Amino acid sequence: GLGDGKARVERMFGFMDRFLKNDPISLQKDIMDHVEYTVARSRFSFDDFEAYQALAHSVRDRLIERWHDTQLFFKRKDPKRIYFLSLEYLMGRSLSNSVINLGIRDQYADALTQLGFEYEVLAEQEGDAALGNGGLARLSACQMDSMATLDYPAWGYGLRYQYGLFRQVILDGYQHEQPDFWLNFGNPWEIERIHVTYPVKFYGTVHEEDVNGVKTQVWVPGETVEAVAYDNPIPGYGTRNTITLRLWAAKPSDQIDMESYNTGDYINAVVNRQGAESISSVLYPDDRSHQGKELRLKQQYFFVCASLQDVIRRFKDTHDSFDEFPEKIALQLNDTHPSLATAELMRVLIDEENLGWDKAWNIVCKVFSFTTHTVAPEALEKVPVDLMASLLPRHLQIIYDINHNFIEELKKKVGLDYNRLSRLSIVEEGAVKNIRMANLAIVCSHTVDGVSKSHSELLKTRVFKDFCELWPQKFHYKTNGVTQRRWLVVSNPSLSSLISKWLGTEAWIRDMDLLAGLQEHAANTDLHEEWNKVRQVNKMRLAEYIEAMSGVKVSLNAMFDVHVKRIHEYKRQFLNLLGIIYRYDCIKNMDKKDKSKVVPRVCIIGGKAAPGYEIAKKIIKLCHAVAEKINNDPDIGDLLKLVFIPDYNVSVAELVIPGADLSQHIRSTSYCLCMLKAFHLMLLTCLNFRHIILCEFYFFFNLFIIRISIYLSVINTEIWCSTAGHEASGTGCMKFLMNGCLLLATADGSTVEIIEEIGSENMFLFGARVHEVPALRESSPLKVPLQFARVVRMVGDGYFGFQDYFASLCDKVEGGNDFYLLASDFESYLEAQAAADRAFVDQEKWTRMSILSTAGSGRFSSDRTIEEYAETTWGIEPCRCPS
Ligand code: 475
Repeated sequence: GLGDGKARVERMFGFMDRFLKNDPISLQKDIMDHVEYTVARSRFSFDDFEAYQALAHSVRDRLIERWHDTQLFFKRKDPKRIYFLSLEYLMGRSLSNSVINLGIRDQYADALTQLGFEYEVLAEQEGDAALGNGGLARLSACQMDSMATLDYPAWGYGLRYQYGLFRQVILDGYQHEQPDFWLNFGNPWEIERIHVTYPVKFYGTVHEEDVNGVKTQVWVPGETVEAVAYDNPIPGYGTRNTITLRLWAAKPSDQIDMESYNTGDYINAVVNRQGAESISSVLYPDDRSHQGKELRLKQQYFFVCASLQDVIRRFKDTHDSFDEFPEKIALQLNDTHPSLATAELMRVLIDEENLGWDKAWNIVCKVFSFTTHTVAPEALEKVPVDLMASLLPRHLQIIYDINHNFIEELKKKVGLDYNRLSRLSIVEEGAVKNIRMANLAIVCSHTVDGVSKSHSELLKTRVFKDFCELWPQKFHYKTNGVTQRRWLVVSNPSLSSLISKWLGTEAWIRDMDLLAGLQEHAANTDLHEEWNKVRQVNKMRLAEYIEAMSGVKVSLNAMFDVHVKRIHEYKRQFLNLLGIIYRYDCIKNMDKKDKSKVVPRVCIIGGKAAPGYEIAKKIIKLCHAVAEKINNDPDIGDLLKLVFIPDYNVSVAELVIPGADLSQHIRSTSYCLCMLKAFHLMLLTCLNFRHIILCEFYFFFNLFIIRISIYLSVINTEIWCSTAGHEASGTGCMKFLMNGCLLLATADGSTVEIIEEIGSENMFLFGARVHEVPALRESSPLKVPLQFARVVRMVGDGYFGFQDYFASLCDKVEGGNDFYLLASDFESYLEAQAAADRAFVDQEKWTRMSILSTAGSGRFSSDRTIEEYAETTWGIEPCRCPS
């Protein structure tokens, strides 16, 4: 009864001062308790991994205390909340990030030393949480850190994949994919909430019913799966606030299907139910293409449906009507992957809460905002209507209704311009009918954000041109950022201390703009000396790792030139390799005197290729083949080394980035112009032809022809506008910049803004500027430089072996097929590389550039990005839990 409860609460007050203490003795006791009672090892016999587990559990306890307080505080204050929906989070390791954000790293290090352990060694035991592919997923992780640090009442929602991104194993230079068994050794950073579960339904049919004289659509689903919550506390830095990343796992539903059990096949009935778990079993490893797979759509709906049930339940705890819903809730769509949330919220409000279409639509339009990370219109996500009809029949109806209303409104506004209407439509007509998920997200959101200034231009002129013309006030951008807690304080502690020393404060860890204070010391020789010492130690750490991974010994005097990111043709790792081959060829043909002038280089490449992406896999193999040749050539010695770092992930990045002198961000800034011209001619011909056909067969093939004409005009705009950059933003460059690594880059995405901050004189730029591309289009046909043809032929003629295997790779850049402009950029790329060599010889200049890079990186903190989102898109305010 109530009395019991009250009495219990009274008793709990007696425990008020039981908060965990952080002095070394208390920490040691906690760690040893966890060794014995959680890990269940004897205190006389446990290894480093078990010590890590105990350590992690003791940190977890401290996280939970703050997390409880924060959640209770949010509940009491009931501020407007932001719900961040993302199918991917690349969290990496949690231990170091947590102890630093909790402000107890040194205490733990001391406690462990006294126990006879080394903090760093234990931290190395942790595996990565790799529930994401690349840029988009790491951005979500950085933004969670910023939301916690800035005290925003935020929740992240996602999927708890049983297997994260595949492990990359290299055998004979070829990439092989292996499953990532990341949960096999337990995960101390999550809290399983067996009572926080929601049913998620799929398939079935919809029929119309008459309910009290109102025609109502009733969905009778065919399958129910249970979503179970796993909470990952995310601590802020310099605050007690600890927010929640709630990830859903799929479990068979408890609702017993008596029928299948009664047929006598008990074993099969159980086994079939277990299939439900496959929904959250594996992350799709493709970061660009969408294949319209049923399982992928199931994942999307599963996580969106469970998240919205959770959001609505929390809202209803303190509200009786939905009137206040938009004042209390902001829902952020991280790319199109969660965009079914729009239709799902409509469904819940109409079918379950009986709000009626208009009220529901009014709410939906006010709560959603959408960020797109894409530049290529052809990469936008589409879902075949047939698939949607079978998996989510009621949602398809709702999407059709949303589209119908939208198109009717549109007709009033723009008239019967069918080309335009068909481009804007959520439903794509064609041989296969598709739902355009981006169009759905845009129509239902009050704000659409790009991820950099130049990306936003691209959205306006190309990707979402029609929508921008229709709703110019909807489109904005927030330049991406990364968290300095992970990318400086955790990964580069010595540089962080140095920065704090010279700024005289640690406040930059919460306010990155303060880094600008380093500018005034950029010429100070004492700083130069300390700066270089720190950088040298980081290089040593990286060199040791390289030797352990690949057996290659590298010289610390060499320039460490790093190119790490997902392998993609547009990211042009192939251009880098051709440049390396060119360098090799030059050194090989030099006499002794000239060799002494060569700036020694260690070229480091790392990244995963999507399992089905053949060309990307060939680039990895080529890297190994070239490395084999160069690294074993006695003529070359330490002048040039090439290493491939396998299984690039967040924790490898933490090691590699601080040790880099130079980093490459050399994606192509424009499509191949020759091809553009050819296509245009072809299209003109087609379009003329279209008009003739139109006249002749109009009465017979009316519909058919209209469809074809729509197709052609769609292709037409896409090709004509495809002239500028491929990288929406790029965030890797920001991490290198903060760490004082110089950038060799093309001017697109976020590099455009980095130039604004640090000046082009402090980086090595090459290639066409985005705004120069239209002028370039008019210039004479592209020429292929002789050196380029030569190095490509070296690959094609089998100089590095595997002649047949590399043939298709060479085809990609030879004979007018050079889609990503490797040939036309080659000379300016080599010039930029030569400029880097010259600068490296001038140590004083190099160090100044390095300091100015860090000093100018303040703008690229995700704190700035998140503040912009909070103020202009989400309309939320900080809600700081008292300490
Ligand atoms: C951009 N991933 C970067 C970064 O905004 C940008 C797509 C489909 C399925 C799974 N993953 C994806 C991406 O699209 C992605 O990572 N995009 C990247 O987002 C953050 O900095 O330019 O390419």
